[in-house]
Amino acid sequence: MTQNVTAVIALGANLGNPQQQITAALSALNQVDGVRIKAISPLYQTKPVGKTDQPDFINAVILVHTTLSAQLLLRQLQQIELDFGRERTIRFGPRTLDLDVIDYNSQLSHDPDLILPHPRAHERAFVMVPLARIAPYYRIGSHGTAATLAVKLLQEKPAEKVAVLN
Ligand code: PH2
Ligand code: MG
Ligand code: MG
Repeated sequence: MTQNVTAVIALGANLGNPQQQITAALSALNQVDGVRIKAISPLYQTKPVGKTDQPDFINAVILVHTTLSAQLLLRQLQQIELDFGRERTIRFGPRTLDLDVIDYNSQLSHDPDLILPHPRAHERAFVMVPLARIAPYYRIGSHGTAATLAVKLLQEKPAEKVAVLN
């Protein structure tokens, strides 16, 4: 058992009832032994990135405190994805629920199953904008803080529109 550390997790969904799946996933995550949610961003409606011919996503980012290792945390997230009917098919394609470890205690990992920090998070407005709302000074590896990355992405990638859900 490791000591309590902070991890950043991104949630996304664009099939079924995305908003309901995200909120239900938050509840499932908070019930995992050794995981406590410390902050939740607003839910955002975002344009699909990568593969653009799919429905808009609902995205959110949370901060958790956890006693689990990064690998065990990942396994718990994958189990929740499966419980929510996730099927691993098309890369970047539509999904009922996607739970990604974005950062784990600023740890670096080159394990192909869990690269840390998440290798694309710093270039995605749908991750950096929600993170900036709950932890603007959080550093993503050597890329800078969530706030500076969010501002940069909103300027440079206006097509990757994100809108807070009311
Ligand atoms: N996830 C992807 C690919 N593209 N686009 C948005 N807006 N939100 C996502 O969560 C997302 C995506 C692969 O995980
Ligand atoms: Mg994923
Ligand atoms: Mg993902």
